[in-house]
Amino acid sequence: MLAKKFRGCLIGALSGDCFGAPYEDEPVSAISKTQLQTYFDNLEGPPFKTPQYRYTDDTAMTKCVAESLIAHNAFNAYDMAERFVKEYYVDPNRGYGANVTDVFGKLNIQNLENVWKPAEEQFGGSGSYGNGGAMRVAPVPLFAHKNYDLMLDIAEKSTRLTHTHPLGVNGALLQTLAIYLCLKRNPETPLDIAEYTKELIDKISIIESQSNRVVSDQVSYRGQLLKLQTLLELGDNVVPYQIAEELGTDVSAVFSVPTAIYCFLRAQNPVPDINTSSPFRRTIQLAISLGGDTDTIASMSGAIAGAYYGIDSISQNLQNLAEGREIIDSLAMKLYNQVTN
Ligand code: F2R
Ligand code: MG
Ligand code: MG
Ligand code: MG
Repeated sequence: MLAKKFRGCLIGALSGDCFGAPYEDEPVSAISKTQLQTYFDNLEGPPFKTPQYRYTDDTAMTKCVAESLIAHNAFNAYDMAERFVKEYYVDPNRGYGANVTDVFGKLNIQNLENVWKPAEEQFGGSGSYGNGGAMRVAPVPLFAHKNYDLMLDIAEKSTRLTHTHPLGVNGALLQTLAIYLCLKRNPETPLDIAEYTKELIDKISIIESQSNRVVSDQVSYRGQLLKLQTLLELGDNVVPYQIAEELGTDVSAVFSVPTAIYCFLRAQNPVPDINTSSPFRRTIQLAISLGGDTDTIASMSGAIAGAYYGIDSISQNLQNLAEGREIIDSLAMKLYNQVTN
């Protein structure tokens, strides 16, 4: 089952990215639920002649993280940074964040002299709080799930290569934890949503209370997860607009990672206007219906859902339409072989 979970996690991330990308930046009010239903019905339906859906920066960088961990069987900051830079310069038109490209530029010019410095210099020294660390972190819990402290350490360091703001780092840690908790749970028994959420809140609260990861008084991941709990309790009595309003759907990690987790948890049960028997599809369809940073929120929720349900939950037709499926699947299997041998 673990191999299926590894594959589900990375192919889930890829699928969310590829199928969410056409909707990126659409406001929630502009997304027709009927049209989105038809879009997914077509993707999952009988094969039709169409180009594959292109992946974006989310997958380009996830690929680098996985390849680097596999090559070194460890976290190697220099190697991972070099892969980010090479990937960007070979293929820059993948919809990268507006400012992260400055980090790649500096790393390139300085010949990776100090791999940590360019990220520390972002935004006048406060660092980026974008979701770019969280969106690419999925290979880390796969690689290091057997060693909790090492897993958090790699998640933090791999994020700090581009994002040093506490909200950027903690967002990647929360996404890591969400996947980690799914790897350990059996999808054949119903998920205890309350217990899962409580464990997530307990773990992120410990992280947020550590002095080097202080967050502002106004916004915290603990606070966002408490809102998520309230929204889950409301069940069907909550519309996409409210979810987007309360949890956020933008490129900042704090207003997107908890949203992705909400989609995974809400999609454990049927959702109005989403007609499918597949909880994986329900997860990413719900994520996209919220608008905003759709590729990234669908990718992060897809990684979590795939780590819980496994690869068999993602329909073959859907997989076949995602650019890079073979490469990503092979990276998932390499990670699996590495950690189980
Ligand atoms: N960039 C996009 N989408 C824009 C549209 C792309 C277009 N469709 C196309 O095809 O070209 N998506 C990708 O960016 C997000 C990940 O961004 P990342 O890696 O975190 O980048 P960055 O530049 O570090 O942060 C993103 C923005 O957040 C704001 N921000 C971050 N920290 C800040 C701070 N300390 N102070 C003020 N603002 C801060 C800035 O606006 C950054 O530009 C994903 O959605 C990925 O899909
Ligand atoms: Mg993207
Ligand atoms: Mg720039
Ligand atoms: Mg995005």
